[in-house]
Amino acid sequence: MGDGGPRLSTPVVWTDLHRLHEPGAEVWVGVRTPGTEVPERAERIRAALAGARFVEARPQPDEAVLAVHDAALLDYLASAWDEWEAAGLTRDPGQDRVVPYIFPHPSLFSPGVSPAVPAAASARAGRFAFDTMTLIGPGTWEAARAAVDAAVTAADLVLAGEPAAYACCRPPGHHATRSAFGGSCYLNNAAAAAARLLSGVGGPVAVIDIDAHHGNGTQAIFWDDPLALTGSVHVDPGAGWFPHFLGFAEETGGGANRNLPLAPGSGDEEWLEAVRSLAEWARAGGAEALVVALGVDAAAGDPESPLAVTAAGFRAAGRELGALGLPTVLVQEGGYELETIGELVREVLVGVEGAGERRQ
Ligand code: SP5
Ligand code: ZN
Repeated sequence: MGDGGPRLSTPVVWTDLHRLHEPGAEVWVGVRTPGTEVPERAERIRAALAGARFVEARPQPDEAVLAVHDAALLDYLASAWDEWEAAGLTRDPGQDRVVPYIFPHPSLFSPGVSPAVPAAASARAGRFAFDTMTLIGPGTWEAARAAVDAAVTAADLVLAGEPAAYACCRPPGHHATRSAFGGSCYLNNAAAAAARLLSGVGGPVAVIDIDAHHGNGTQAIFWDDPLALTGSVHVDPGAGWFPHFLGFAEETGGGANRNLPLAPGSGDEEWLEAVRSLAEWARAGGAEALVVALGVDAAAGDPESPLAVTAAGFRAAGRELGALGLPTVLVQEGGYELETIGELVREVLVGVEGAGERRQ
């Protein structure tokens, strides 16, 4: 793009490995619909940030992932595609991605009875997936693992003294829980970054999620951790929006979780008030570092959400978050309007940097 505007000083952590993940489709209400979480998303962001300092994601040990996920989920994701193919499912019935069909619904199980890990590859998917929209293909695992590497590399950059670092993570992560994947997410990149910050700074770490959808995975992963303050502003699931079952204001954990659901149609005013409120809450909680789960799907033109935030709104959100003056890791989440995704990410980063300059 290079449409003028200030030159970014925030490092951008990048990996080409994201391209290996091509979900290709989403199975929604049983119908195979075009995928929304496409490789082009990250490429558009990269183009909009051209001129910034790009840093290659550094491979991280498995411990970085195991800090926020069960080994069983990792083992499953690492082998799911090969097992699907080996089971012949690509030929009969002819399904070229891993798609679940049976789920261990809680009411199947009497007290003391827990779900088996199914022997059949066709059934195993439902043991770990919570929706039918998050498909696995040949390169999904490599890309998801590299996205964690990117987020944790960004955390290391701020622990080494950068005021802020942005990780261009794809696939996104905030819907993934300790042991389940869904919502286009496989591994929780933002949670892994927060875990690295928690071990680096000692004090509380805040995760503020401004993606249009509730950060249910991050909420669940840190539910019992009073040192991880998880806050999310998102479109009200009670008004009919993903993830539907949770993301309500009543979910407060021990006080270290905060959800601010907004009515469909909410724009800059309501959204920024919520962002400001979450920032103030993180400050009051004594946060010593910040992770921003940076989805830009609250944008007015985004096809996946009914919120109506403008480019100026995203810049203002960056300013609010940057004004906390904390070491800040920004982790890419959603955002599905290809024409604007890069510009909107850039607006947030410019806002964060502007706040820093005013502080000096
Ligand atoms: C990371 C992120 O933003 N995940 C959001 C996933 C929400 N997807 C829910 C989609 C609901 C059905 N939409 C119809 C589109 C069919 N292709
Ligand atoms: Zn989203």
